Amino acid sequence: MVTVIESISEMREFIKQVKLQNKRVGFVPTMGALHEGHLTLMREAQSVSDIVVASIFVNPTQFGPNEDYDAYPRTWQEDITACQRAGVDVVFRPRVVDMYPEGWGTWISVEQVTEKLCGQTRPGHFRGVATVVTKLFNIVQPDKAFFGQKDAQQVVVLMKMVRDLNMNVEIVMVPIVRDEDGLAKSSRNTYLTADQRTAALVLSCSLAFAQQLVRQGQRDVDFIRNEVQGKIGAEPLANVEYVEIYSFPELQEVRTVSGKVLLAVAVKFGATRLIDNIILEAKE
Ligand code: PAJ
Repeated sequence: MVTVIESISEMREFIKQVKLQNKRVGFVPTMGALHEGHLTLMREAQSVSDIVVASIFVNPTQFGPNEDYDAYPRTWQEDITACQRAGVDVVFRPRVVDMYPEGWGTWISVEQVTEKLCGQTRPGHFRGVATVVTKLFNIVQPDKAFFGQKDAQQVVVLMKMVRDLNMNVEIVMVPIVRDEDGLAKSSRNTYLTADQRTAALVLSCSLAFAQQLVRQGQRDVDFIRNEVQGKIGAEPLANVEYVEIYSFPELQEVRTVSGKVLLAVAVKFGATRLIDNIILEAKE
């Protein structure tokens, strides 16, 4: 049976006992509305840890004032059942007033890698993510923490934070989980109309096309970016926010594909903003 812990002090006490037994703690932070992507992280954690803790916390500090904090899907009953099936031992579900009590005011701000991609249109987003993840790490003290490539920039930011601040945790990146037709799984897919969902397939299709270009020997970053931008732009329901290519995991500007590069896109379908990406690798 999965154990639900809501209080920070109880969570600390549980972890203290686990550490006394020399058990390895795997941690999967989430905002709930769980789908196969989250559950894959949990199973991955389960396979390499003695104890798996998953957190479900819709973190207010990572949402902008005009974003979907209030509307964000909350599916607690289904989530708890899914966690149980995925082999989670403890679900940590703190309350907003406990995580951000009256008078709270300390932020973790990761520089350089937060200014581009999603950082441009979501100012403050990564500061909120880095801050809440630090707080969760301090409470759960995991040996390994699992994050999805779906949010590749988030992984880059957290890896840099862990390195820069000498945090004693290993960040593990898990590949993107997709629906059968290619759409990357996301809690926000539930916002899409049927037409928008069909249109959104242009994202995974154009990323796969870019991969094909690289396999055929194309190395020119501007060329690949223009092709992807053109394909997505041709979809009438798609509103492109960015199509960008950077070195991975450094997120430096590159002119040619050499080593690993991240091709990342953010596109709006109506009011729903979707992100997707692929790591392209030139094998000489
Ligand atoms: P959330 O969007 O709930 O995602 C939780 C984790 O699931 C993240 O690491 C995310 O990358 C991963 N994930 C989501 N969709 C995925 C998919 N299709 N395939 C693989 N992994 C996927 O990301 C957050 O929450 C928050 O920013 C959080 C880290 C919890 C901090 O509040």
